[in-house]
Amino acid sequence: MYVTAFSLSLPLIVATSLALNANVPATRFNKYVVINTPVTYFEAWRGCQYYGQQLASITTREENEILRELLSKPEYINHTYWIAGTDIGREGQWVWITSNEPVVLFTNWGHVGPDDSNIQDCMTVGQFADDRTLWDDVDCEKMFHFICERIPRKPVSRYH
Ligand SMILES: [Ca+2]
Ligand SMILES: [Ca+2]
Repeated sequence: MYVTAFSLSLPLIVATSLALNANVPATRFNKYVVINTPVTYFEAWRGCQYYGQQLASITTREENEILRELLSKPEYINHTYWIAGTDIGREGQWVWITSNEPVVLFTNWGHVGPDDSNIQDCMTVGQFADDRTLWDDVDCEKMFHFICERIPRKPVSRYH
């Protein structure tokens, strides 16, 4: 049962409440939020939800450039981060777990591609020193920091 697999205790997350305030609209400067707590992929998935956000997906070149800027900050250069891609449902069929959309429009796999070495079904960034935005598939139970993203909000009418 999927549901019981997710009844994990929430990860202990240390982050500023300002950075994670779900009511702040998304801009290119706050779209992605790095959480510096090592957790499993599914704890990361839950952790972002806890803050009213979602595990980050990278679906355009522009988003990838925002990610690149973020990962180039000195405090983030030495870590690997979970993002929302997974092929746990069906080997080789990568989807963004947050939208269930296939990972096809934009892909950014690292030099070896998704190799599924010893069963690797969850996506990370930060593993490749020459380009830290490149993706790698890794074991979902490993512990990494993670990146959340603000859920895009529908525009609110100015006229009430
Ligand atoms: Ca896999
Ligand atoms: Ca791999």
